[in-house]
Amino acid sequence: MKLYELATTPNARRVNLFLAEKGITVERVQVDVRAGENLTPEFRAKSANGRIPLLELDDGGYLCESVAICRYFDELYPDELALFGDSPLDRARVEMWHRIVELDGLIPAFQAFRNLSGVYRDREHCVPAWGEESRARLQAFLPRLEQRLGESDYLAGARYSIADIAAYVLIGFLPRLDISVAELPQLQRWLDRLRLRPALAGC
Ligand SMILES: N[C@@H](CCC(=O)N[C@@H](CS)C(=O)NCC(=O)O)C(=O)O
Repeated sequence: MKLYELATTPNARRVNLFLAEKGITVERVQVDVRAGENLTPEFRAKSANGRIPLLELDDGGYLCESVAICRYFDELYPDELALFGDSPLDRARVEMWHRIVELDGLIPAFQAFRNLSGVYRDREHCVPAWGEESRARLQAFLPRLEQRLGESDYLAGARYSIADIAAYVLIGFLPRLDISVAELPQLQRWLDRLRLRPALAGC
């Protein structure tokens, strides 16, 4: 298998942190999406959403969408980490928190960044007012994360999961939007806990 990515981008980080946690290595090909290398007809023929990360399978097929890629590796290589959960209720809680972080955190963050910075203005119409609104929605979401992390060691409960990986990627992206979480003590304690994980060292 081969993973097409740009390691510094947040959705590539989601997959990379997940694979690091599981100890899986895979051949990687860097695709400079900022320079439009994902806009070519060749790349678009491989990637259903036209973006990275994109996994090339050994049978010549392709999978895009970071969470689909993580789920595929998790089912190929099941382990005791059970990053998607380990019982019906646990899996549902992981899914619930993962979707909350994605829909209320990551998507507004990406919309804010794309529309305010204009980084992809060569391929989409940027609307600064939508960027501002998205940034405000993201800021309104952070206290909910703070509250949850005051109730629970990890987002979905007592164990680390893919929901924490998504939230960690979100927090790492906030400086690009000039948003600080220094004043959120529960979130800082959770970050300290996460930084002890060997898979996150230096990430
Ligand atoms: N929902 C997708 C989003 C993928 C995505 O937006 N990837 C960005 C890099 S983080 C990209 O390829 N951007 C290039 C573009 O929008 O043209 C996922 O989770 O994989």
